[in-house]
Amino acid sequence: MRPLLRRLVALTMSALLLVTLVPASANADNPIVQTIYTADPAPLVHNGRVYLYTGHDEDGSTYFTMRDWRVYSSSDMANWTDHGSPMSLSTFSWADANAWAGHVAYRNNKFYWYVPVRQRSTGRMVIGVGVSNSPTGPFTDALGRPLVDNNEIDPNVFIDDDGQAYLYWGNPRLAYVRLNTDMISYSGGINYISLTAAGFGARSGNAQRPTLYEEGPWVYKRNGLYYNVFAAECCGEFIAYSTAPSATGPWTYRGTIMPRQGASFTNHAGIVDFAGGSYFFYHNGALPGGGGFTRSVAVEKFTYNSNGTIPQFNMTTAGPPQVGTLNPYTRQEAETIAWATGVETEPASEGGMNVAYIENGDNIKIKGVAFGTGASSFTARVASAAAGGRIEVRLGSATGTVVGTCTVPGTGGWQTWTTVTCPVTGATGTRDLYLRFAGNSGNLFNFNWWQFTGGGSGPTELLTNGTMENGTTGWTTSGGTLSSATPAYAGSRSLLNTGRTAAWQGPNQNVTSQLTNGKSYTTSVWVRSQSGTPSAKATLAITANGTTSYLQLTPTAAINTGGWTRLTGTTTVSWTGTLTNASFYVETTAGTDGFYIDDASFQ
Ligand code: FUB
Repeated sequence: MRPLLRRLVALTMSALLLVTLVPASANADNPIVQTIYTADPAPLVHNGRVYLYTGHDEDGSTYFTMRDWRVYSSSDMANWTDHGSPMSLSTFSWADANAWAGHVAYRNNKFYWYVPVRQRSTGRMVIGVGVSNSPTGPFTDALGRPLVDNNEIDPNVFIDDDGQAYLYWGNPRLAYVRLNTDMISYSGGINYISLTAAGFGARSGNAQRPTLYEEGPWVYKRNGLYYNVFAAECCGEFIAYSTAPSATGPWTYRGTIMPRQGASFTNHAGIVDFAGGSYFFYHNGALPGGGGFTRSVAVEKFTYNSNGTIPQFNMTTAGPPQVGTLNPYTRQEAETIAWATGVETEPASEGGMNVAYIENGDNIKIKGVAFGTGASSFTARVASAAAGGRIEVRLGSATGTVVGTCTVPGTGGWQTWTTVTCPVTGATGTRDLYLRFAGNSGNLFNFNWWQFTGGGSGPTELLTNGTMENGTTGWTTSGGTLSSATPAYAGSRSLLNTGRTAAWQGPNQNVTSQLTNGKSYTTSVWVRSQSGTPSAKATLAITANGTTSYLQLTPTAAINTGGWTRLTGTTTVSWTGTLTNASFYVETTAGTDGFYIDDASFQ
């Protein structure tokens, strides 16, 4: 029953408020989801967002009581949008229990979600496949029957550079099959990887399980090396890894990534690269009421050692730094959350999800909101079958300065939506935004989305046609040919630069007349390669007093052909003497592959 978790989070936060006078949420953004218990993370980077697929531990569970899977997504690794539950046990008519650890792979313009479930007719654990045209579903049963059956769990898919896809899974064994390109059938039989001490570390005192490998394989390739990250030596588990020269081994044990910690006797890992960083997802029992059967997914940012090994690190409550900022002047879903206390989410009649079961004192934190020179009003989409209440717009903390208060009326139904607007003063710069709810006792109202309007001039955009919707207008290239193209990251067009003959060549714009000496500028641009995986960055070439210097505006990030990567950074621009030329451009660090850019901004 979800209200139990809701009350626990709210009570714990109130207790901490009393003791410390600082909201516990001020610095804590891990675990990622506070509205339900989540487990078994499987991240996927697609079109510039991280999609996080999880299991769902029911409140008060005393076993792995799991009936559905959940999806969240983020473009900044700090604020996560709840997409609800697009797949559950009922998706698979032949399954009756154990919606356990799954993994999503993208191929054939489709998303395939491999999950272990219990087959009703046999009572055995098998692997089923859901399929969808969208990363957020809904997913349907791709086969109408299990894909594989060996009474084991925890599927994981890896697609090698040659196109061969492998489905790994297993506890206590480690199995794989070679998937066909349709991703829902396989060739050959089930292969069992030889579990040796050299490959997976030695476990003592367990003749049935002589190596550390327990469950939850996560196989991927980086710089030509194959990694297998897995849950080791139950119980409790720690996260360890092995490497190999091929997808099928031979594996060499490399040691611990995350030691046993975090109040859950299982752990389960997933690793992705996003926006130039590497991220390690896992679960623990860190939420109030949390434990081995009431787990929560969390994430840490890490850097590979120069020899490709993975450093050992610990769980944190802070989580990774935010990538860029959140724009309050475009519509934001209420269920886009860095940290929430007391509330839940549910499907909204208008589409997507809404925040629900809001009570007096509950609040939502949205991290790193870029107000610029100032907001003048706040608009919220709300519904209430009761008397409504108030939304206090606060900065910095749940008890921080109130910059606006919107009154929410009763609307005659929990899904009868109306829009309310209230004035805002004093919301400037980049701040953590807290929406704190107030009113009488009981449920106050539901909340679907919000948006600020700008009272000042706001940050000035220096680029012309940053959306790329107006063809090549405003853009030139320092090498090769520019064309208006698809795919687009947003809207319908992107900009493609082909025929480059040097790595530094790319689309550019002259911004000489708009630059202010000593000012900080924030850059954001989405980039996708036409071939290969070149590294890209945005640069500003400044010529002053006859000398040209180069300012890196964004960190360097590997981009690929399979999706969009966002390059973003904030940089102070300065020069001495007379500025004669300033050129914003996107370049690569090596190679001449063509690449696309979209939704570029320099402000
Ligand atoms: O969530 C149920 C099971 O617990 C998963 O399948 C395992 O990986 C462990 O996390």
